[in-house]
Amino acid sequence: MTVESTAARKTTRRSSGTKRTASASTSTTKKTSTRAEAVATEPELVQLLTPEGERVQHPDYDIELSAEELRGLYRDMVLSRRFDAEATALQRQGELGLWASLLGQEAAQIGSGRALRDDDYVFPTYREHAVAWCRGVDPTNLLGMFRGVNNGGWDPSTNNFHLYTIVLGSQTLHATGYAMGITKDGADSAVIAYFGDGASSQGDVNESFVFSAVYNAPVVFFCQNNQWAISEPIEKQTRVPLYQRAAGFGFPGVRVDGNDVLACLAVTRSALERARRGEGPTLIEAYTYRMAAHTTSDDPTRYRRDAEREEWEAKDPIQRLKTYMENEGHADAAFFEELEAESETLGKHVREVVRAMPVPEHMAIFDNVYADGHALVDEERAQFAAYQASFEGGEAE
Ligand SMILES: Cc1ncc(C[n+]2csc(CCOP(=O)(O)OP(=O)(O)O)c2C)c(N)n1
Ligand SMILES: [Mg+2]
Repeated sequence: MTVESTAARKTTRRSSGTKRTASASTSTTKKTSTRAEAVATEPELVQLLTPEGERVQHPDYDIELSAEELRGLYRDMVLSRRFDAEATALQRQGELGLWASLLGQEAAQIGSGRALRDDDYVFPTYREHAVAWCRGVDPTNLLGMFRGVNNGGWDPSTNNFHLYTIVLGSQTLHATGYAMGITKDGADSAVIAYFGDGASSQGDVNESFVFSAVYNAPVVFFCQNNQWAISEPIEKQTRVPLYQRAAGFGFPGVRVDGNDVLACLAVTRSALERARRGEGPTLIEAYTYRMAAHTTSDDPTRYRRDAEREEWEAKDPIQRLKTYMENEGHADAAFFEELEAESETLGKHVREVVRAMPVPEHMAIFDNVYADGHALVDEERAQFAAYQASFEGGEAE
């Protein structure tokens, strides 16, 4: 797959065989403001499921899934959205310090997350809650981090899911180094690094592109272009579609409809297989939208129009799969009812666990900074212990 050939793709309707371009089916991506003009071209997306829930084919990226697999993807997206909504509510109730919502990005995360093998390794940012779900990370662990009670989260080696990374783009270098290590080990697993459209401007991301290309590292760069980096629109990050940047580094780039779980699954699978074959990195730009605020500390009404959000609501990733499954008879009313009940149970569980989370022992924050300890950390630990001891009763409340 080359950048050029990706841009020239045509898709066809599965049922009628009528030719049409994917860009025609995604014409709602056009912006009503002058923002769109700043990015050079509107390239074609890889798409397998239109916003209307119609299955279309793509010459390079088709996928055959059973009804059970489709229901599984749908369930993943619904439960991820429910979990995310609970987390936002918990933050509003003062139970979490902060929350970064994934609303609208469920297909990008579930599609790519379900393409992974257990032995693959994931380097996320701070928004990959649905990828964590796919990896089997206990969702309440994510909330413990945003509540500030578990000092970072989880053991990355348990699920091959690295800790959340707040320093934009730095995880792409970690991912590249890890991938280079896989090659040295002679293994055939692969790495996926998540980052955002804003992070794509970071030096770290560009350096990781150079290294992974030159060393042919088995890494997939999965950029969720959700159109915004807090208040900065995509037009402030780039003059060319992001996926086209890969060509300058010497590896393929592809833009996928990030609200289409089938396309995200197919494109990520293909990139991972390419990495396993020793053919090096791929940049996937999942074209999607951040439906919520950047975090619960942000107020997007200060910098973007409601109409833009409404345009993207029509492209909802969950609704389009539901429409498709209903039309094709892949799921009945009982399935949707059971899922709703499961969703309620998850919400209740999350609320109860978060509210009961114990306050951590104060000194625990020093425990896992270095594997074998460090003189400076020892000094800081002693200082902090003395500070705690200075309070009446020996410890600060
Ligand atoms: C190196 C660095 N610079 C700035 C920030 C502050 N910051 C946090 S999130 C963010 C925007 C990131 O946008 P994007 O990469 O598009 O990801 P999104 O939040 O949209 O998922 C910024 C500037 C940071 N965390 N790290
Ligand atoms: Mg963004």
